[in-house]
Amino acid sequence: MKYWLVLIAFLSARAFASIDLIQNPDARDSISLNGQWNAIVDPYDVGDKRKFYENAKQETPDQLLEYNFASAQKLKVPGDWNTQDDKLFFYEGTVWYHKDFTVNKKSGKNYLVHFGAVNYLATVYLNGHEIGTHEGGFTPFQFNVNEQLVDGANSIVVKVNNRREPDFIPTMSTDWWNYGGITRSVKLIELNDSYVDDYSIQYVNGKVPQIKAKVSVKGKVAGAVELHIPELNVRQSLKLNSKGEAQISFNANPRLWTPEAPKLYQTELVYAGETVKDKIGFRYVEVKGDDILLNGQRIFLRGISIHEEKPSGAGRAWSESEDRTLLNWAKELGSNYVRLAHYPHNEKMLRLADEMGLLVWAENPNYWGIQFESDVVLEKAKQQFTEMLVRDKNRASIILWSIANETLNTKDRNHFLSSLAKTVREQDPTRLVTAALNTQTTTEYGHKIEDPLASVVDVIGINSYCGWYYDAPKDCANYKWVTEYKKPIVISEFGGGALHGWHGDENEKYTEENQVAVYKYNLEMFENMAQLRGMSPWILKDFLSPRRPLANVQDYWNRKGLLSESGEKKKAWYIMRDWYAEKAESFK
Ligand code: GCB
Repeated sequence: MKYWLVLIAFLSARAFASIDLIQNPDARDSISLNGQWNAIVDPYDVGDKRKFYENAKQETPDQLLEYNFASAQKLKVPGDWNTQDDKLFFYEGTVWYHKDFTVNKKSGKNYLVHFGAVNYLATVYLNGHEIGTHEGGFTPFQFNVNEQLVDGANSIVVKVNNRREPDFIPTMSTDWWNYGGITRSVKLIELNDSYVDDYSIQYVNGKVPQIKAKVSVKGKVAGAVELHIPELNVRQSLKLNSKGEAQISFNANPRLWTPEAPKLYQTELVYAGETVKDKIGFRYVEVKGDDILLNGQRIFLRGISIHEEKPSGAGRAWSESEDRTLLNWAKELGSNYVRLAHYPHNEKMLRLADEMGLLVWAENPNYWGIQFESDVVLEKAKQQFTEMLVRDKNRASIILWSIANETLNTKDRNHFLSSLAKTVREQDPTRLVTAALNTQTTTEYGHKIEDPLASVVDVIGINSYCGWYYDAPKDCANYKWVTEYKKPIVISEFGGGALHGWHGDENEKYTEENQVAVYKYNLEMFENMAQLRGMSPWILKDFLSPRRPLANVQDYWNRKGLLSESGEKKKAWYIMRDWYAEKAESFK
């Protein structure tokens, strides 16, 4: 290998290894910075030059002022800007956000400003000082602000840019709305001089069942972290090494988490006067031949794909009640599983899935058109994946990490995604790796899965649109599937569009009857797939997409929802619900 290649590899490894994210931010002492922020829309990017981040005030009337946060429009945080102001509906570019807040700063404490997510680029300034930049629209980030934070009045400015670029992830083309803004919560976290930074508490299936706990502490290292799991009578001491890290494995026999009985245990990490509480489920997942095993039992994943969009109307969802509505619908359909497409959803969604007993396919936005030839983009993919992995590693519900959706079979793609899969497995050997493929070819027998990515993943995901993008619905029923890969297959997408309340013939596009036919005949086809172990039809609910302009039918909505954009059930909903009810009985 050439010297500079070695250097790039070394730097990439370092870059994502150093991702700094506090585990379970909601369980820490914090001040919320959510609410109304002042916002200046800056389509020509003049804000850097004019130093918007200094939040200038006009001292005397003769002073020329060309921007002013105080009189600017307000935007809610968390929230996307597109659905808060008609003028911003299609906007892609820069918006500067500003908020004043006061803090009673205490000496000897650590202060972090923490963002759940900002789409896509964020540069953060505190009291006029630049404190850092983050790239990636769906993962958390934080900065230590001990130096810039002052006792009393503070001013925070965030420059947000959601313009699409070729070397971004996702890149230029997506089939979902590019909601810009500070889309998840912002908080100022106050921590002790020394504090528990990260931890994982997981079940290990062996001859004797065990729990393995790892912790890391920041600040001056002293002594041990105590782990309590009261319901299991666990009291363990994790003695810290000089780097502030400790791990321990001990025998424990918890009730295992399943979708039917999603048992969560309260865990407590006690250290330096602070107790960090969490609720954690214990389970294990593996693949054997064509089967997916949960706690040693074969399962069939009865799922549905979900975008992180509000249950009623447009806009990025983020609140617990919105997430609960979406997941309740999944349960009502008979699901034990959800595909959270096409990017990491917010942390509450995963915690709710844990609580409600829904297995999860979690995904990164390695979607159409990624620059697979670029090492820089590969590094970004690893960074975004690692941020999700660090955030969600304690969630029992997640069983599948999806590394990509619908990517073309090229040498560069295969190198990129194999390298990403390796990173994911190194960081988390406890879950399965998957990807949604659509590189099946149609032969005289039907569909053949021939994509080398199938040999990289543990579970093969297939997106298949028979009866919608090709063929009439009824032609799908008799298609057979062939593949040389001996692995479980899940249909990660299938479906067709229908405008709720529009009726007609089963071959007439956008009628509810056509959508019913697409479901009916595809389900007949899938019955012939010996390796089928689950599915997540596309999709729970109609969702906004700039690629869907057809007036009076789409109006910028992708109509493939089983529910309309405001949550009304279409006829195909019942087909899927009945099929799942039957499957829940018959799959043993
Ligand atoms: C797909 C994509 C999904 C689209 C869907 C469609 O294969 O993965 O993001 O929304 O097709 O509706 O065409």
